[in-house]
Amino acid sequence: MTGHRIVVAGAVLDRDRLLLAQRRYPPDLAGLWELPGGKVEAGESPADALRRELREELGVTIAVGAALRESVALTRDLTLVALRARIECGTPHPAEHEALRWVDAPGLRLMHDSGRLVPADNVWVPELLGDLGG
Ligand code: DCP
Repeated sequence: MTGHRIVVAGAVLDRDRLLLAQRRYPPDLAGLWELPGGKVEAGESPADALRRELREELGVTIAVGAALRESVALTRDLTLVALRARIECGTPHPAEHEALRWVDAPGLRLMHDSGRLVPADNVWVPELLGDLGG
C-alpha cells in the first residue's frame, strides 16, 4: 500500500440543495463540476482533510457527517471517497474553483445527464438524489 492516497470529497448539503464546484484544472477536468475536496495528508483522517480543504478552498467551517456508500479507484494509488458535510460557519466562495453552484435534485440530475460532472463523481448521483428528496 506504499504511496496509496485517499482523496476526500464533500457532499455539502443544505436542506434540499447540494454544493457543486467547477474545476479549473487539469485540462481534461477543467469546466466540469465536482464535490469539492482534495488529498488526505499524512496524519490526517479523511474528515480532518475535508475540514482543511473546504476551509482553504471555500472559506467555510463544516461539520462532517456520514460517508457516501461508493468509493472510486481513480488510479492504482488514488481512491476517492465522499463524506456528507454541513456548513457551520461562513458563506462559500471559490478560492480555487472557477465557480460554485447550489443545485436541487432536478439541477443535479441535469448536471449529470448533460455530462457536466467530473466523471468519478457520477457514481454518487443516485445516493445524492435520495438525500435531496429527488
Ligand atoms: N477528484 C475527483 N472528484 C472530486 C474531487 C477530486 O475526481 N470530487 C479527483 C481529481 C484529481 C484528484 O481527485 O484527479 C485529486 O483532486 P484535487 O486535485 O482536487 O486534490 P488536491 O488539490 O489535493 O491535489 P493536488 O494538490 O495534487 O492537485
